[in-house]
Amino acid sequence: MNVLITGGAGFIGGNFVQYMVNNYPDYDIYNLDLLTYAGDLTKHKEIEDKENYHFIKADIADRENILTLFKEKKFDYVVHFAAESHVDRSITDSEIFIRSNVLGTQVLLDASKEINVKKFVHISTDEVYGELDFDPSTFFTEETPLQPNSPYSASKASSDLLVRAYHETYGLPINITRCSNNYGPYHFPEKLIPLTISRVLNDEKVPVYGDGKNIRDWLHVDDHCSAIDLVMHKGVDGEVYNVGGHNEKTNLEVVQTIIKTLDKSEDLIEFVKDRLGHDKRYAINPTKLENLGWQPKYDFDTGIEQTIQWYLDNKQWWEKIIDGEYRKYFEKHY
Ligand code: NAD
Ligand code: TDX
Repeated sequence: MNVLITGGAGFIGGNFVQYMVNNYPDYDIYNLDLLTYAGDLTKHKEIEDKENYHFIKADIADRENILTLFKEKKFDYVVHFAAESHVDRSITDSEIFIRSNVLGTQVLLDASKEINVKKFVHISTDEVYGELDFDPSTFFTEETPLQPNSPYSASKASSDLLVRAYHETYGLPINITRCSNNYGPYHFPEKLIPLTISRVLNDEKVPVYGDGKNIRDWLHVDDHCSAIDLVMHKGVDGEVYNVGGHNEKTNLEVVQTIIKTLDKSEDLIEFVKDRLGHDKRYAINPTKLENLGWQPKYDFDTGIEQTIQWYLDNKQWWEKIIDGEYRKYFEKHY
C-alpha cells in the first residue's frame, strides 16, 4: 500500500506521518512537503531510517511535477494536510494561501483522478463554518453552512468545495475531515498554545487578543491522528466528518492554565489589539465520527500538562525556531 501524506513536515501532518510509520509497517509512507517556514524534518529523526518512510521535497501546486510523481508511485491513499495554516498571516497577505491551499488541492485532485486512488482524505478545519455565538448548546455539525470569515478559512472552504466537486463530478472517493484546534508536540510557536508556553518559559509577555473571551475547542493531535486513520480506512465515500473532543476553553483560560502549571505570574498576560474578524467561538459536534467508532483519549487537563512537559523536554526544537526568521515575524506582527 502506497500512502502519500502531504504536509508531513508540519505539526499535524508530522504527527500523522509518525503515527502511520509506526502503526502500519506494511504500508509505504511518503511524506511530501515543500519545507516552508512551518515545515522541518528534524522531528522525524526517530523514523527517518525506517524502510517504510520516504521523503519527497515538492510543491503541491507544481502541476507537472505532481502529475509525474503520481504516475510513477501509483499512490493508493492520499491524506492531504499541506497548507498555509496561520489565520494572522492570511490577514496580512492571503496570496500564498490561495496558491497553496486552493490551487495546490486542485493539482492533487487532478493527479489522484488520473491514477484512480482508493481514497483522497482532505484535512480541513471547523473554521470553514464561521463562528458560533456564546450559547453553549450550539455546535457545528456537518450540515452547518460554510461561512468562512478569514482569508485562511475562505481558502480552506474553497478547497473543501473542490474536493466535494471531484466526488460529485468524477466519482473520486473522497472524505473531508473538519477538526477543531489541535495542540500537542511539534506545534509551531506562532499558534496560541506553543506561543504561550515558549514565551512564559522565557519570562516574556503573552499577547492575548481583545478581551481573551473567544472560545476554541481543543483536541490533542494524537486524537486527531486516530480519527484520520479511521476515516481513511472506514469513512463512507463522499462524506464529511467533524472531529472534536468537547474541550471548549476561552483563550484566557488556556493562557492562565499554562502560566499556573509553569508556576509563573499572570502579570505576563498582555491584552493587545484584537484580531480582525476574530471568530467568537468554535465548538464541534463529533457524533457522526463517534458513530463510525472514534473516541478521543485525552481530556484537556492531562493533554495540556503532557504538552507543557514536552516543550520543557524539547527546548532545542522550539528555541531554534523562535531565534530564526520567526522572531522577525513576531516583532513585526505584535
Ligand atoms: P503547519 O503549518 O504546521 O504545516 C503545514 C505543512 O505544509 C508544512 O510542513 C509546510 O511546509 C507544508 N506546505 C505548505 N505549503 C505547501 C506546498 N505548497 N507544498 C507542499 N507542502 C506545503 O499546519 P498544521 O497546523 O499542521 O495543519 C495541517 C492541516 O490541518 C492544514 O490543512 C490545516 O488547515 C488543518 N487543520 C489544522 C488545525 C490546527 O489546529 N492546527 C485544525 C484543523 C485543521
Ligand atoms: O498571540 C495570540 N494571541 C491570541 O489571543 C495568538 C497567536 C492567538 N490568539 C487567539 C486567537 C484565537 O482566538 O487564540 C486563539 C487561537 O489562535 P491560533 O492558535 O492562531 O488558532 P486559530 O486561529 O483558532 O486557528 C487554528 O485552529 C484551526 C489553526 O491555526 C488553524 O490552522 C486551524 O484551522
